[in-house]
Amino acid sequence: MTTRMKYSLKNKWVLITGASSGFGAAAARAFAAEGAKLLLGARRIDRLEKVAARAVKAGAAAAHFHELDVSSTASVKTFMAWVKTKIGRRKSAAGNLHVLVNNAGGAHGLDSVAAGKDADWETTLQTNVLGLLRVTRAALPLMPPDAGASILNIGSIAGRTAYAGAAAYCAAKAGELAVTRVLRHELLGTGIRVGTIDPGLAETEFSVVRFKGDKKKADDVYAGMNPLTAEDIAEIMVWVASRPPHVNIDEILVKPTDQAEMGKVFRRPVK
Ligand code: NDP
Ligand code: 8X3
Repeated sequence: MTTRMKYSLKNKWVLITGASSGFGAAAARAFAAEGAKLLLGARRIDRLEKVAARAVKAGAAAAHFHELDVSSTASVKTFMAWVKTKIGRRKSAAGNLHVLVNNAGGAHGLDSVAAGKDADWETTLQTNVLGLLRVTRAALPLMPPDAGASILNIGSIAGRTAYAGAAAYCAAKAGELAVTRVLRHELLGTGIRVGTIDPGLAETEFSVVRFKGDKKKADDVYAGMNPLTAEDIAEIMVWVASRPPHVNIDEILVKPTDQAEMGKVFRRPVK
């Protein structure tokens, strides 16, 4: 029988990749406020340390962090071995990892295909697609069946449309969407939920990374409009993961009110 009880995140282990900034750091705070236990990964350990400390203040039952480079299989293996030491094992042999947030990623460069750079393409596809696959493969054996566990993948409006200069990023996020849909099939009957949250323009470090540290170019992306914030997306993550276990939120497309489509953005005059 279906019971309509909200899924409590209190004392549940939540693993967040890319937790050192933007959506990932905000997700750490939002899951912390639900009393969850956090496992945070990214490459910048100094940032993770601060995010973990803030999460404890926000109410996390625990907040641990470890270096993680999702573009390296060896790094993912080391990270997951560390995760196992934290979460312990259930009698059923499955682990106690209740929420996996595959958030690590981003775009690199805004060159046309004709001017594209191998390094940008490779990093974009390595992190957003292969990283998600690697982390999910390693995490699945640690997730309990029929207990309301969730995998939340962070996609993008870019995976559903096209814009000039974003070939690798659009391909990567279209890949993320495809992987999410495949997982939905593969996990059918396990009780493990999976879905994608696909934001439009959100002001984080995303554009600073895309433009390789050029803050002016990054700021121009959001000039005169009200972009989404990292907190908006974190709030959605918590809402998705806390639905009753029989509810799977498959796909969410969320845009700023000022953005009707990719490249169709309402901007007020900037003084
Ligand atoms: P940020 O640049 O603020 O955060 C990106 C995070 O990903 C950082 O914590 C970074 O950590 C981590 N990361 C990047 N590469 C790796 C790697 N190889 N291994 C581990 N962690 C990595 O941007 P956002 O918060 O905006 O981005 C989060 C996700 O949201 C990304 O997947 C992005 O594509 C997506 N997105 C963003 C949108 C936006 O407009 N901001 C809109 C739609 C989707 P570190 O550098 O320390 O490793
Ligand atoms: C990030 C949003 O519009 O820069 O995924 O592609 S956008």
